[in-house]
Amino acid sequence: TTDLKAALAAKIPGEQERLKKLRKEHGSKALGACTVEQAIGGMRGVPAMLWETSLLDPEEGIRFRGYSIPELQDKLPKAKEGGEPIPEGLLWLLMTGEVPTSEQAQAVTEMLRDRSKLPDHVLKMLSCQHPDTHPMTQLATAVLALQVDSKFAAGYRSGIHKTKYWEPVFEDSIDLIAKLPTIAAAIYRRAVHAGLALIEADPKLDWGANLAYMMGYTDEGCLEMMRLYQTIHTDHEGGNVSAHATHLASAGRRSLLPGRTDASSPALSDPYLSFAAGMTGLAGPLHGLANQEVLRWLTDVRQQVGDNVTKEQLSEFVWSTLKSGKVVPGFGHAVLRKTDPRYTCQAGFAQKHMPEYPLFKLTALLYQVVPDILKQTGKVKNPYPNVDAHSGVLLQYYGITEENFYTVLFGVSRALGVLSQGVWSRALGLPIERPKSLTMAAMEERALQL
Ligand code: NMX
Ligand code: MLT
Repeated sequence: TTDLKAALAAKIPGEQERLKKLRKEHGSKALGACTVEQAIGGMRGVPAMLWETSLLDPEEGIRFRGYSIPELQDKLPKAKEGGEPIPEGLLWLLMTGEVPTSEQAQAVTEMLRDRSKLPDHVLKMLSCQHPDTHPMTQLATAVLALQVDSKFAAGYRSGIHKTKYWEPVFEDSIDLIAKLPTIAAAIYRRAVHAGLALIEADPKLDWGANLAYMMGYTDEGCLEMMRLYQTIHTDHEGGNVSAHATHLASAGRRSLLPGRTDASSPALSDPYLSFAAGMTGLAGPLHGLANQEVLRWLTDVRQQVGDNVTKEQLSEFVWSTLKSGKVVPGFGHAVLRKTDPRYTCQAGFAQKHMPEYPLFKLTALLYQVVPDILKQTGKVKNPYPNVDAHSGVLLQYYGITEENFYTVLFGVSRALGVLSQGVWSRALGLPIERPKSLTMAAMEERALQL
């Protein structure tokens, strides 16, 4: 079939059985412990969440449904021979677990295109925003404004059976994914780029390329870059802030309070509400906003040291950043312990399309300088670059110079991962998330008993 919903529906009963069996046969086994250090230290490494769409290995990096990024670049359908994968193919893979054919990916492109138009009230709302409102705030606000059309919220109100939850969640997720490029382009054209007129989508283009096109970019290299960008930022297992926040808000088998039928209660929130929660998390400087911070930091380097910077000058700059109590943006990771394969993939794209670009050369030089310095601090667990260290270079090269918009592009892509998982969470009937918290006194007491 080329119908994504039908392909998904065919997979669900088998996966429900698998989860039932896992629970029945292994439900009482411990996956790991949680030490006092982990409870205080942001639950690092505590295996306490089910997430099907991707898995992160500290050394090897991300695998989407078992496939590494180079494997996806090889296997997923492309818009042009030898080009980059189209994100619609990855969406099929994330939802169904199967690599799609070109026809299946094409059917996703068409389904998204059909649903891409934004209601007028959302555009009006965006045009009323204070000119200094950060693009990420605008993104979250626009997503919330779309919630009035939530099919899940309406279904819940009308008393839909819980075994059917996944269906309106799927519909909402596809509607939202379809509209996100239009929202992002509207934010870019209206606010970031000083009130430029909006551009209608090109019906001949795929979802990722249309995002660049509606922003005002038509260069073939830029379209390819956007396809790749939108593919690699989709998912990074479930514990990162944007995924976890989306999951936390959406989780729930049933209403929290007896008799309560309001789907916007703190759990079982529909895809619009829960994705907005994810986006407000992505907007933080240690998470997705790091791509903006990297560009600002690189601009500072160039202003203070110039383009022909030496390794010694760079070292000095990095040390002064650290000594002033700031992080070096784009380096480090809570899980990864090697260079992020998303960084490597973007460096490969730059090597192919912009080998002489000064900002690319500066970024490559930083790769030689920063890890050694971060190692010398003795505390940074991963001194290597992450995804955000390289994305701004590619955007700048194609003329997308407004760094405060970069995290919006990350957010559009992240929808594909977190909303695909959201559909599965409802299909599998995962309950609300409610971990146990402890006071210091309670931790002290428990620790003394061990
Ligand atoms: N520059 C300076 N110090 C750092 C860095 C860095 N790039 N990375 C970690 N540290 C510090 C960290 O602040 C902490 O210091 P302290 O004990 O004084 O609080 C210490 O090293 C240990 O932290 P880690 O356990 O290595 O890292 P953690 O898991 O807490 O945090 C990040 C992970 C990603 C938040 C952290 O590495 C960071 O702040 N990096 C820079 C910001 C960034 O690039 N974020 C983007 C992450 C990817 N994404 O898109 O979300
Ligand atoms: C992400 O893509 O979400 C980031 O790399 C952060 C993370 O995985 O913790």
